[in-house]
Amino acid sequence: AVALEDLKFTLQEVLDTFKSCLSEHKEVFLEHYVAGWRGLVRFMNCLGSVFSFISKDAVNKIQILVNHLNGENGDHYITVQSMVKYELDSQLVDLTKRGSFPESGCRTLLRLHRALRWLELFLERLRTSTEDSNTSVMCSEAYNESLSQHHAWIIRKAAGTAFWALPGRATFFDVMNVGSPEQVMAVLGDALPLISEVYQVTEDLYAQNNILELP
Ligand code: 1PZ
Repeated sequence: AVALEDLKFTLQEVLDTFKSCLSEHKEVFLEHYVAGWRGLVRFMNCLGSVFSFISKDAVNKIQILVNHLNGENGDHYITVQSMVKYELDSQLVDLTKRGSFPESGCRTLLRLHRALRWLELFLERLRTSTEDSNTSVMCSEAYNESLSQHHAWIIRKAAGTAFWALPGRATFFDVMNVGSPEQVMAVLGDALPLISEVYQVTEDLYAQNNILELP
């Protein structure tokens, strides 16, 4: 059966989810963060099956975080701040090399966090693009400036190949399902500062705790 939420999917809703991520004290609610990612994955799946190796990895990581949230220590996973404190205090994170905690919340979220930077750069390019702009070029530029630095050669190669299968700008806008190109631009203009803020709050937290390079 097709869930109702799939039928009324628009990128607007996904981006709105990121809006609800931040508490008034600038804490990041993990539940909403994960919901935002779920929406992005759904969007990516609409773009074609060449992206399934990417969405599979994202889905895996989302699931790890959901398991933490629903686990017996779920109370510690309400916000990214409380998760980091809990896992570090309880020594549940591999800090220098992979070991006993390959599924720590900290290292798992870090992977999605780095991908969020790619998204920010890509959407910014899309927002300032013109009709003849090439989505594959925008996507790979954004990737080369961010996520690629954290990927091994073989992954960079595979990602680079997938980017060439991206639909053109017009189709891309259609899949977003938010209306005319002008409306797409408006939605992106509203959403980008929110995504940037979620990114920056997380980045600062990870920097303060010296966990930006978790294996
Ligand atoms: C719309 C086109 C989508 C382009 C997405 C750009 C990102 C390309 C990323 C390629 C990742 C490929 C698969 C797996 C990589 C993993 O090795 C790494 C590191 O995790 P580890 O091995 O350390 O456990 N995973 C990641 O870097 C997370 C990647 C998540 C990508 C999500 C993209 C969502 C895009 C939303 C589209 C609107």
